[in-house]
Amino acid sequence: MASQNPIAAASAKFPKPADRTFQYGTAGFRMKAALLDSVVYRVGLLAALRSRKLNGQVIGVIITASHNPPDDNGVKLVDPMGEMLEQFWETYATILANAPSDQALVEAYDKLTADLKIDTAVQPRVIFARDTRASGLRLVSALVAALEASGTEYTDYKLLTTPQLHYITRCLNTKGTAYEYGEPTEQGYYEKTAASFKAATGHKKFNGPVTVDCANGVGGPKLRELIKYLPSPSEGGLEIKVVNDNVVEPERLNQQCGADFVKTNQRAPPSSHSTPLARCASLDGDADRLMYYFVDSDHGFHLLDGDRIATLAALFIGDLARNAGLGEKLKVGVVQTAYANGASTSYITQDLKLPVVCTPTGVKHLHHAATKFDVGVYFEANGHGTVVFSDVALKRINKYEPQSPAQSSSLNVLRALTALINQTVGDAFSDLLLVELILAHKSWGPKEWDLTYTDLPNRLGRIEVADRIIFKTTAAERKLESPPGVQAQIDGLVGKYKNGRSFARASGTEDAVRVYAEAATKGEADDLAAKVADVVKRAGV
Ligand code: G16
Repeated sequence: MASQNPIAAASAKFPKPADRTFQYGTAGFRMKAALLDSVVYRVGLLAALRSRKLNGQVIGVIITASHNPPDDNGVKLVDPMGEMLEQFWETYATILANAPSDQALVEAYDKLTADLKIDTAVQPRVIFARDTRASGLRLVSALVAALEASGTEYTDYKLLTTPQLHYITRCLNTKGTAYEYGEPTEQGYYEKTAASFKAATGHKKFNGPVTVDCANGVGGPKLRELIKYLPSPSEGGLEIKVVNDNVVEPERLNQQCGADFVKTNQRAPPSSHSTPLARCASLDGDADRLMYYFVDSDHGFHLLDGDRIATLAALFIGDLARNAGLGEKLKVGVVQTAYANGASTSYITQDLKLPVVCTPTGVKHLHHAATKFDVGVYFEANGHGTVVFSDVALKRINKYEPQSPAQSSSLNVLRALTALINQTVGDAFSDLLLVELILAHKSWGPKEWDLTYTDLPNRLGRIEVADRIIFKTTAAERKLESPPGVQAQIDGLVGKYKNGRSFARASGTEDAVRVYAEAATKGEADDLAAKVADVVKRAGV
């Protein structure tokens, strides 16, 4: 009988809202937290299936809504190597999340077990963590109920940044193998990050402090923790000033601060009182995105976004590889999305002479494309990204015998970078330290970094429509194929602006359509964005 089945019995405590259809989006399931209990319960079941299917390897589950408002929450799965859930399994997640009743859920679970030939004798293992949202603990209880009902062995890592959970998942699954990634603990993460940062920095000097806005999220306490492991400013280390780290009042999360605020509004958080040319950075709510910015006395605010971090990293790593004598042996490539500023793409292809690949939004797409290079630098303009080194590249870097002291010193920095950079997923902490050490090596301030190329003025908008699902894209999200006729209207508008480019796509994390526009001047970019937004509004009624 259904009521005796432990999965159905526990599911009864987390009923699916009848009027909802759930979709595994850009970054898992994300919505108002009040709607999420049944989804989290069912994601727990999927994590158990995934672990069993992968012979008991550890699967990660993170409960976070990252950049979204405080009353949202979300849940996503982490695969054994710390990567995002394999895309095919997103379909299974959606099937379980939408099973209309407890009994239908058990049937869907059993069907997946049979169809995927899952060995039920395998002991599944899952780890999980959450961000600082008020709803997090309640959702954890739904997750735990699923893990217990499915006989899963689990560990609760409590509060962690998303990248920390990705790191620990990979560490657990590689422990004792040739690919050991590190100690599978939060402390192990800090120790590895700090040691490699120190090694990569050498005796280079930091030019003043960096102020980090932590979006009033989990990044605040965790960054304070990381700082304890880094060399102190009195020892010549980097001074990191932590601001916006109020996690006692969860309603302040991402409010008037954080990476998404800075990128979307193209201005510093109102709480920022930075002095000219001081380096400022913002994290998002789960510390997987990073934005830099500074003010100067001439032009005011300057944003150094994900495109800037990508170009800086690609420039530095390319130089290091050449100087180490590995220039011909490491093919560096950059992965971007349609949101990348056109000027950054030109700079990468024409000045850095590196290949660029464009993928749809979502780290899962960029990461996959980046693994096709020896060294794949991927960043979304919103500051989400990292650098991945292929196994072949790592072997070359680790085995190479330098031919001179100069080669040796570049090689040492390169080796340290492969440990500093969180290769599982974009990580605001390791990205921050990467930027800081590159600036120190180059003796650059934010202005020199900013001068590498000039961004095309741009505007990112957010439009709420009745049903965003009708907006379907093609060509790596650069064109709309539906609703019919809308793309032609956008093309007609774009043609009227010098250096004009614009596109619209449905967000996978918010109930909105995003509109991006760039053009030769700020006024034209704003104007184009406003006109395309009107087209979207009319089409979305
Ligand atoms: C998530 C994804 C990112 C994506 C962002 C916005 O970020 O991990 O890859 O760029 O959502 O996606 P969309 O435009 O579809 O809403 P985060 O930091 O919120 O997890």
